[in-house]
Amino acid sequence: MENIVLDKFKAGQPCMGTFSHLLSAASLRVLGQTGLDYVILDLEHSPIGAEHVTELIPAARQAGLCPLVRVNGMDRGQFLKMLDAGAAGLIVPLVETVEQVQTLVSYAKFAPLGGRGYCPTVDAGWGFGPEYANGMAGYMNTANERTLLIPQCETAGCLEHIEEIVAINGVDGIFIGPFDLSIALGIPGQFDHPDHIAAVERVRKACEAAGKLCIMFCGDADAAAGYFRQGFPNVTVGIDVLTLLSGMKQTVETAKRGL
Ligand code: 3PY
Ligand code: MG
Repeated sequence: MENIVLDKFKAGQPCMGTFSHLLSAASLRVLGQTGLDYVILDLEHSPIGAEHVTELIPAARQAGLCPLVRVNGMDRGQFLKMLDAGAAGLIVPLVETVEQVQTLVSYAKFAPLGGRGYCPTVDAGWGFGPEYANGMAGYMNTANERTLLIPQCETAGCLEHIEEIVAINGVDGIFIGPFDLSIALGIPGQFDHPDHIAAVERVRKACEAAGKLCIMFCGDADAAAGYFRQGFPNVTVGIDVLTLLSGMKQTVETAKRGL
């Protein structure tokens, strides 16, 4: 189970990805040429649906991008579908409590860690992939180790309990959603506000102390460079649709200087 997000984290190497909203295998092939490590197929905030993800995951892999999926809720059925389709990890928005995260572990991880339901699927060659070298139990262990469960920290509840949440066995890391987190803090969009800076650093440190991955989201390259400097091992920068928009907008504005 290839997972460069996990491998780079374990090797202490920085890792970078972006969100995809474009619902397009062609755009994933383009992103594969940019040096990004992974793409997050976003079921929460884009027209991408579960039925599209089954086609977009192999397209991402072919493009050399590790496919993570942001699910759009805490629904067991959707968790299984995304993992069975070969998602390298699930990012889960709007979690609030320790109990919720324990339930997420029960959906996303096989026994003895959790209670993920089993079926031979494309994620390991329908039972014929190398993950089955040591039988079904071997596959289940491999899937538990190499398929990431990453709750988002973007609510007051999650922030309050972040040290406990990140320490849960079966949680592989935390993804910080700065937009919703800033809303939860009562300072929407004020990423330079001391309360936001303190919250983000608290999550980063909690992850570091637990030996877990911490992914920071931001909108542009300068912010991404800043978060790498701050010590984040992994940064998700931008959304493909916005990168297309800003790139072409800048091109049009520059070209118009000749008119
Ligand atoms: C947020 O900033 O709230 C996110 O969820 C990032 O997509
Ligand atoms: Mg959010």
